[in-house]
Amino acid sequence: MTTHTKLKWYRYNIARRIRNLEGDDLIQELEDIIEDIRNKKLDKIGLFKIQIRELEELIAETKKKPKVKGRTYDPFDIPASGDGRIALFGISNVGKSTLMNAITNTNVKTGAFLHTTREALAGTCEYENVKIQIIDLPGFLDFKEDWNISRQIRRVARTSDAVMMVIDLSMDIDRQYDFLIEQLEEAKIIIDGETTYKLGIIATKGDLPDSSEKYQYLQKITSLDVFPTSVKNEESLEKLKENLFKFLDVVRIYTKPPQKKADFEKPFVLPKGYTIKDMLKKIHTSFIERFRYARVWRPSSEIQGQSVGIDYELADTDIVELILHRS
Ligand SMILES: Nc1nc2c(ncn2[C@@H]2O[C@H](COP(=O)(O)OP(=O)(O)OP(=O)(O)O)[C@@H](O)[C@H]2O)c(=O)[nH]1
Ligand SMILES: [Mg+2]
Repeated sequence: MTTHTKLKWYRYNIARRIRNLEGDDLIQELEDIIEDIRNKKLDKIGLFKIQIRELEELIAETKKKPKVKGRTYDPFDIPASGDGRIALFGISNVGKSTLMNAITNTNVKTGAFLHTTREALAGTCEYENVKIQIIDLPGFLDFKEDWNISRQIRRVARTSDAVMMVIDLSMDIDRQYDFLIEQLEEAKIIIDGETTYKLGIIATKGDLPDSSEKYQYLQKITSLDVFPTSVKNEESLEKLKENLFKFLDVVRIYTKPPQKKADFEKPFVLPKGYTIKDMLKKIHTSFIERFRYARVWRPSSEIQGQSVGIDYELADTDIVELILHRS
């Protein structure tokens, strides 16, 4: 990997790690990132020196910010829950809420009129023990400029791990696609044609006339993944859930107490590329100090009970046994 690619990968990961953090949690994470860069001896490289300086500035800024007490109610401020957040980003009436009802545990209002959804709503989509938080947003009204709600939609989208553009296959594709890309630029989710977000397209109403031609056209004009759906086709919804899970790019880790079987019901869900240390942090930070080593089993590979250190990178469906010092 060249230094540039490495830095790009790092920046992507940093953005992802700090996206929903604030206050002391943000400072702690930023300090950990700097320590990680130093441990990997990357801090000797010019580009990374600049990166460290930026992170230190962010720490200083965060320390200066007054702590927010007793916030006023904000219908667009949804607490994060589950293993990853995906926002549905589309113009009005394309079927976002109908889709949300079909793939999550919610039953939100839908309608054949414009602007049915007025605020951000959350639901959980479960796929193989991974809980994906889906945020249904109000739709944009693309004929109305500078609308306050558009700003709120963009704000919530920025707090997500992945943004799904929702495009109606029964309407004009170019008009929707161009408008949404503009909004993503406005939201700084796309900057200079690049993004640190996971970005994809859900194509809706695949049961309506001409939808397959429009789906093919959409695939031609974009390099993003397009997932076709129709709420009338159960199979397309199951496939969508599977694709959303893959899209989040997370790994499921099963922990195993010594001499016992692993718990396959409640995996730890971490972004791909995360290590044992990240997992320990998720359990409790004190576990990092108490860590001695771990044993890892990786089904379908030769890794069977191998002893590994704290920086070991985990893969999907790994089984991990932690060996800790007594507290
Ligand atoms: N034929 C067909 N109609 C659909 C499908 N999905 C949604 N619809 C219809 O499209 C219309 C709009 O659906 P909503 O889910 O309310 O759209 P929305 O994107 O949430 O709209 P806003 O909340 O205004 O942004 C409704 O009449 C739905 O019944 C689909 O897969 N096929
Ligand atoms: Mg809606």
